[in-house]
Amino acid sequence: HWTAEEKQLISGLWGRLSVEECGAEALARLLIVYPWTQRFFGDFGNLSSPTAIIGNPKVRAHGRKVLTSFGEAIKNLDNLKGTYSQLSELHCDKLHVDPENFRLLGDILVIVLATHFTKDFTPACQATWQKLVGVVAHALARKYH
Ligand code: ZNH
Repeated sequence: HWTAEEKQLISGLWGRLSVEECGAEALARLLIVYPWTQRFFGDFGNLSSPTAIIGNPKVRAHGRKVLTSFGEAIKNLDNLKGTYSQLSELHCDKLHVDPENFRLLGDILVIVLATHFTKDFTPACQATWQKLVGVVAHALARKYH
C-alpha cells in the first residue's frame, strides 16, 4: 500500500516527464546494457550498435508504449494485479518474456529518471520509484506458471 507522500512522489515526477523520451531511452538502454533482451525484438530491424538502437524508430515507439502502460499502473496504484492481468498473460503465454526482464527494465527506468531529474530525484523519491517498479514487475509476472 501507498502513503500520501509516496503517491505524491510518484505523480509529481510522472507529471513532469516525457513518456515519449523516457520510454524510448529506457527501452534503448535495456537493449544496450542487457543485449540478450534483443532477442524479443527480432523484427525491429537494425539493433547492431548503441547508435542504431537509440535511433531505431521501432525501439522508440515500443518504449513509449511500454511507459504509457506504466502510466496505467500509476492511475491504478491500488489495483495493479487487475490492471496488468491481461498483459501478464500476454507476456507469459504469447511472448515468453522471462519475468527477470521486468526487473531489469524497472531498474533501468530508475536510472533514466535519475539522469533526467538529477537533484530532484531524492533518495526518498528513488525509494518510492524502486518500490513502484518492483510491484509492477511482480504484477506482470503473476500469470507465469
Ligand atoms: Zn512488454 C508488448 C507493456 C516489459 C517485451 N509490452 C507490450 C505491450 C505492452 C507492454 C503494453 C503491447 C501489448 C499489445 O500490443 O497488446 N512490457 C510492458 C510493460 C513492461 C514490459 C508495462 C514493464 C514495465 N516487455 C517488457 C520487457 C520485455 C517486453 C522487459 C522484453 C525484454 N512487450 C515485449 C514484446 C512485446 C511487448 C516482445 C510485443 C512487441 C510487438 O509489438 O510485437
